Amino acid sequence: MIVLVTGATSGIGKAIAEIFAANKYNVIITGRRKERLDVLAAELTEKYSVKVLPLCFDVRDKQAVEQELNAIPADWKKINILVNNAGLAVGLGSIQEGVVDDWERMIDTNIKGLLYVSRTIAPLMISNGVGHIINIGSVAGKETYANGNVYCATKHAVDSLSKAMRIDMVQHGIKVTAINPGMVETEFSLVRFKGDEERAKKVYQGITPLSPNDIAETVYWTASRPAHVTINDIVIMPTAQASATVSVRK
Ligand code: NDP
Ligand code: 8X3
Repeated sequence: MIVLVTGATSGIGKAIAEIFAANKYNVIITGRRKERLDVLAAELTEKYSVKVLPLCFDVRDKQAVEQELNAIPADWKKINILVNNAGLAVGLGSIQEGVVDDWERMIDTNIKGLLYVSRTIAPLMISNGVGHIINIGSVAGKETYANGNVYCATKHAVDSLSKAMRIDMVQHGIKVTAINPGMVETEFSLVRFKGDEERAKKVYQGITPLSPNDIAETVYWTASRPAHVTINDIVIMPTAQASATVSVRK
């Protein structure tokens, strides 16, 4: 069995790669930080005796996505599961004061990147006659919060694309699942606040957030249902977070 996880150099994607490796999947891991990919590949190979193929590319680069994924060896092309995880928020501010470059990074990564990867892998799954696409959305794709405008819009797009993919793929027996987490402690807030560690830490203060492994376990559970069962959509939250905007801090 083979799983492809985008954005496996950190956080949720790294935990997903590890749980599949622990369950004896061979794993294709992607991201832009080559060193981290190489370290993770060595760790997973050593710990779980599985094969790992690290691919370093930016999901925003359409040509690189196509080139890297089309060039994988034939025996790696029998991909059973694609986890579209690579994504980010950049900035938190009003529309009227928004930073257009930040908007473009989010739109290009979270929407266009997911589409480029899916456009390349879905035909392989169809020709293999089997497959499962798991998109990492967000509570931000179910609700909209103050100053979250463009990030929320990109995750609403992931919500919509997951539904659309499910309709287009059903005739080919390909499953499509969307997992929509609330707060997960990863490098997410550090990236959102452009390296401001103090501000990033505050996001998780006084609350027990989800861990990357909580999401990985959920992803693996959806991937390990029987062939006739598809989990369409999951919203998973920390117990202390009721919605995108309501949480209890101690
Ligand atoms: P991290 O910042 O820890 O990880 C993000 C991953 O995405 C990294 O591996 C990064 O790899 C990769 N990535 C980002 N941009 C690109 C790019 N242009 N090309 C290739 N890879 C890229 O954050 P999380 O683990 O939290 O985020 C994973 C997903 O989960 C995202 O889609 C996020 O929106 C979603 N999510 C996160 C939540 C949270 O609270 N943390 C809640 C709900 C959803 P590299 O930098 O090496 O390229
Ligand atoms: C990340 C969770 O609430 O910061 O998608 O948007 S949130």
